Amino acid sequence: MAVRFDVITLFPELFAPFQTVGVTRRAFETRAVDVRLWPLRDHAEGVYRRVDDRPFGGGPGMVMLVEPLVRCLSAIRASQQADGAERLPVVLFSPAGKPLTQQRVEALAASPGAVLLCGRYEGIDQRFIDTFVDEEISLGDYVLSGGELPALTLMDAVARLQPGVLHDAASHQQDSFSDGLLDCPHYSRPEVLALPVREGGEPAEQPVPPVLLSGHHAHIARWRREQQLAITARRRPELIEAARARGELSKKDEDFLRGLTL
Ligand code: 4GO
Repeated sequence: MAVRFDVITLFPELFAPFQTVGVTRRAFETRAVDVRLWPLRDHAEGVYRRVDDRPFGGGPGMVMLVEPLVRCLSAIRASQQADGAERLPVVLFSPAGKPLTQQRVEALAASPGAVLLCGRYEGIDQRFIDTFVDEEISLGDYVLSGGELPALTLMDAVARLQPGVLHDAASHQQDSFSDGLLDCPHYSRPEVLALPVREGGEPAEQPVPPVLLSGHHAHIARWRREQQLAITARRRPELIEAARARGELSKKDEDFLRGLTL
């Protein structure tokens, strides 16, 4: 089933190029991920087509006006109804939102979709948020000039989960986070490289980890699991704790972790 995203934005031109490149292109071209752009300016009134105004109470920057947003959302609802689609939930990208996770991405990829609201300026009049927004999502603890990059990020993460986008179904089961751990390192040709260990240093022979050339699939799988455990324990120990709490660490995993020097 297709996933539909109705995107409210002042900058629709930011979206087109992303839909024409890379492994996700097919997902967008076949409309497996069906992106509908709604330029907010089209719903503004008057000679100046205003979509923003000064904040009550003073302060820097501008606030997005409720009325163009209401008209735009009404047009989206009419379109969803005309297409026999569901009334999709409204998602706002904001540093005050809940952090986006692979789990939320997977749920959205298996859902009918969402209305993605991309803010600009200082933000959106709170009354629109209170009345219409179902969920606020954050990409992380930093501030962007608009919600367009978060919307593109979310749609990319959803698009790469569509059947046929990655080489095989196992491909994204090996990603970071799909099992709650960080990904293992990857190696390709040549088998041995003459590169300094750190840029600017003396060249040294850097072979691929020998187990990867052994052809022993069980040993390779175990080595990759241990690499995942080691990297995750060092960089994101809270993810190890969470995996343990879900009962996803075997006796072998625990033995390996106990022998690790962090
Ligand atoms: C989302 C939106 C950061 C995020 C944003 C984030 N900055 N961390 N900026 O996901 C309202 C106007 C918010 C610009 C928007």
